[in-house]
Amino acid sequence: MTKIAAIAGSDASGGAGLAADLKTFEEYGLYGMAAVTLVAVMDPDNNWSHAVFPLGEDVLRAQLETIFKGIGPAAAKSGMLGTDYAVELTREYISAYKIKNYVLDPVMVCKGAGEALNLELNAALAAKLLPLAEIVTPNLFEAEQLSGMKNITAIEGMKEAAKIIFDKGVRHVFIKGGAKLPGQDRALDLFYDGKDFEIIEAEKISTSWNHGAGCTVSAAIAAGLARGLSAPEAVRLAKQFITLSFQGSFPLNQWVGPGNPSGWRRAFA
Ligand code: PXL
Repeated sequence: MTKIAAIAGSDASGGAGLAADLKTFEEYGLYGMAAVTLVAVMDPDNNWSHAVFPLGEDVLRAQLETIFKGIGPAAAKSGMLGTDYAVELTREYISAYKIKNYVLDPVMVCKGAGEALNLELNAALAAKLLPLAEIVTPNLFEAEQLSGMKNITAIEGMKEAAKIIFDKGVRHVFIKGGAKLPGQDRALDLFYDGKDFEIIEAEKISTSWNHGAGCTVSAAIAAGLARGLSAPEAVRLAKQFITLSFQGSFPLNQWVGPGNPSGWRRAFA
């Protein structure tokens, strides 16, 4: 059994973070493990506003010891880290255990969180983790933060950002334009390997129930790498995976709804 790890937050609503990661790993036929960085909760009495409760440094280190020293995953992804020590511990364990198949999802704020953007933490994340990552998976907002560019609204801007981010030491860049690029009738993402660009496109699925989409995509990419796919093969398959997941998305309540990572089971049943 091939093993894979997520270093991520727990979303109590179950749609994002390590819940999405573990469901996705399962769909790829992998044995998933998780080191929890923080717990994210949402307030039903206050418009579903988010709060995060970071776990202590000692608790996170103990989980990383369990996973990396005690077991040894073939691949790993990191999601919402939330604290400077979570960034540093991720750097320490990914480099000490030489995890080549490491996917960095540079989660900076979660949708609807209204959470203050922590510029210092994002700078540390970029400096310490980009040089270790096989693939980084920013959305448009995160690509702006990582590249220092403003207002990326078209493929040209995504290409420019991908080059800037690539020069920070990551081996491949995957920018998720998704359904967010204005004026496009397909969902477009951009993959860059330092030489060539590839636009990865799929049917645009109009749903507001897309909670956990970014987490699911980066988990699927890491899972593909763990299964032995190359970086471009892993992102292409992840795009199919998230599209099928969106086809089965559903509301949890008036505020939020996730995709369904088991979507591709039904597609091929
Ligand atoms: O979708 C980003 C995200 C990542 N990780 C956790 C989250 C969220 C958004 O809610 O809760 C734990």
